Amino acid sequence: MSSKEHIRSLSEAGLCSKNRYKHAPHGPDFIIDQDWKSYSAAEHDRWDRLFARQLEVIQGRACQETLRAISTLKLSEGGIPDMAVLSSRLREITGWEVVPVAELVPDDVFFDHLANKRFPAGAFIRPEAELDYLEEPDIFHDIFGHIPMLADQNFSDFMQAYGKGGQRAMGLGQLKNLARLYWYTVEFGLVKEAGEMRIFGAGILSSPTETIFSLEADSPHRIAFDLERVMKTDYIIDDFQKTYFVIESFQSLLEACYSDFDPVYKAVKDQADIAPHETLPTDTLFNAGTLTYFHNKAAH
Ligand code: HBI
Ligand code: FE
Repeated sequence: MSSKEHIRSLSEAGLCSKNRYKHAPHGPDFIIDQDWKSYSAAEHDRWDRLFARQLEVIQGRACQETLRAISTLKLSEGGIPDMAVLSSRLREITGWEVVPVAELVPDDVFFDHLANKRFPAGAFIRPEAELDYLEEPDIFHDIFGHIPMLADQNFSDFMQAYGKGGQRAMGLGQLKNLARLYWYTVEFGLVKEAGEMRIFGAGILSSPTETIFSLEADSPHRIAFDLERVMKTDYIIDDFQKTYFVIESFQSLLEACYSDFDPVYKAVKDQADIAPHETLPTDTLFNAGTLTYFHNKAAH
């Protein structure tokens, strides 16, 4: 048998593909069986190493809501969490649950889950070779990054409102603007806490290097959150952010998004997009970045 045929037979047996859940059966809601017993000791050990390292890095950098929920939800009990067990704890607090999916699900399915207080989390764990960075969300990004904040009432209400808003945005062709709101808050948001800046974005919380970069590097801009400004601002998906937006509180984020999005959609509809490296005279800047990190990368 040729090596290609050998690899194909292995991947058909789900032995060597990076994501062994890729072909798991699912219904229209894309929920699969997490099959928690199928995780190997090596996979549990990888989760423990990712968890221990990131828990250390986020001390003094993640917002209180995240740090508190990591212990309330008993995420430190070791091994890859069983989502059914995690959901029973989360449901007690804010009524949310986490459901296993194989990979990114279609936007309309994603919004429907959020609108019904379900967070779809990838069931696969990243391979050893991608320990520090991977493109698609694995179980560590989704559970360590996203789930703790769903134990906060204001933030989880925002996520449900986002899901409902997403369903409407699709109808209005405004998905791009709404995806930016998600990106610059849920994935890469910073929040003011007792006069300091802290992290709540999942994309940062699940990355050891970006956890430090987002708060301490001189390169990125840090700009006060403004709904219209965020909805107009483009973003990059394969590197650190050039701009981080800072919310005053989760209550203020929720209030900004409870107002009907329609007038904001109208306001942004005909206006030009803003590039991620730009700042505007109307911005409330916590700091204008040097963008050195990005210039150096471009130079090589
Ligand atoms: N699916 N499983 C999953 N997780 C996500 O974060 C996700 C998704 N589908 C669509 C999506 N995110 C983005 O389009 C959001 O910006 C809406
Ligand atoms: Fe995410």
